[in-house]
Amino acid sequence: MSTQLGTMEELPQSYRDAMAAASVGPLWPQMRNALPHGAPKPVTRSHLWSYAMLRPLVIEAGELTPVEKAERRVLFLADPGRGPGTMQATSTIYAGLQLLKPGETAPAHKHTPSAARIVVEGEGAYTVVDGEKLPMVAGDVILTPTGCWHDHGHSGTAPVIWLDALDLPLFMFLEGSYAVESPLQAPRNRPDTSEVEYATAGLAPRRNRSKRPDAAFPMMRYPWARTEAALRQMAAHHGGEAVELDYINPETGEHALHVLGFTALMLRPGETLKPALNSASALFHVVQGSGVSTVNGAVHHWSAKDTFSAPVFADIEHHNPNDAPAFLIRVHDTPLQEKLGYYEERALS
Ligand code: 1HN
Repeated sequence: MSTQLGTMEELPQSYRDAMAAASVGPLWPQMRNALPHGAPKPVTRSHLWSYAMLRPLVIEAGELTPVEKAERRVLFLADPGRGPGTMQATSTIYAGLQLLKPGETAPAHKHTPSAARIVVEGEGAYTVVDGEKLPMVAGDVILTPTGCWHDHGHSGTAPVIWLDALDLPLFMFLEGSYAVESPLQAPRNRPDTSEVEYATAGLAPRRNRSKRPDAAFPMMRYPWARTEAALRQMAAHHGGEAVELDYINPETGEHALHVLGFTALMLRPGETLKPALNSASALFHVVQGSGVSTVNGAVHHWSAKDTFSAPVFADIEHHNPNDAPAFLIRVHDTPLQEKLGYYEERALS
């Protein structure tokens, strides 16, 4: 089956010139690039972004560039497999560390890509999403779905840093990425829906079941304290199985966003976890604890606030050598792949 396919060099120069002039090209020299045998050949290279290395650069950005000149003051994570300047951490995941200093605001806009923020450091910042004021507390996951207005503010006393994750690479690929600007929003005078309507898992406001709520995204904030408590509770009663929770839409049970998905993962003291090979690319952000993960042979020693990537079908092993649990948030593109009828898991050999 592995017939040697013809190459470009085998074709006469005059023919190659004629093809170029006609804006066409021969498929066969590129056939194996388009369709590698048996499994994809990822471009993404697994990488660990150490917070100790990034934090001083993020803080320095706050001295070099006023927020007014940045709109969003962010250092993005550039996949080494694609090179410097690449606004991609994996094939589908954009991620960046954003800094907001006390008293600063970032103006309101809405755009086609969806975002989620994982709060890394500091307190007193908030984001306003479609009029709902969402406090940013370390470890919280906060959604900014496609088309929702959002601006950020900070009434605390020390810098706040968070990790943005967006489906931007897909929207750039679609030639579909754009934004609309507006003045800062007037926040509604009420806590967000995670504190009011959806304070307990399994309970949602009573309504006529034939009527879905108007909002496609009913809950924008997933407070970390509850996530951690749920993981610890599950670990206490869950035998030897992986302790991992999906962030879901509390009304529908669907993934929290259309393209990117999020899970919270607890590694028990001493635990080694070897997830099934799967077609999703991923970014792991460490909320608490330390450990070591091997991704396609690359060994990443991580601690709190670090972030590391895994390409599609990566061979991954996580290990927590300590006597305290470790907590990670995994960003992945399974929701997109499921919509494409493509998501695939392979049994470990
Ligand atoms: C964006 O809107 C934010 O609102 C952060 O904080 C990062 C990266 C690319 C495109 C839009 C934000 C972004 C972004």
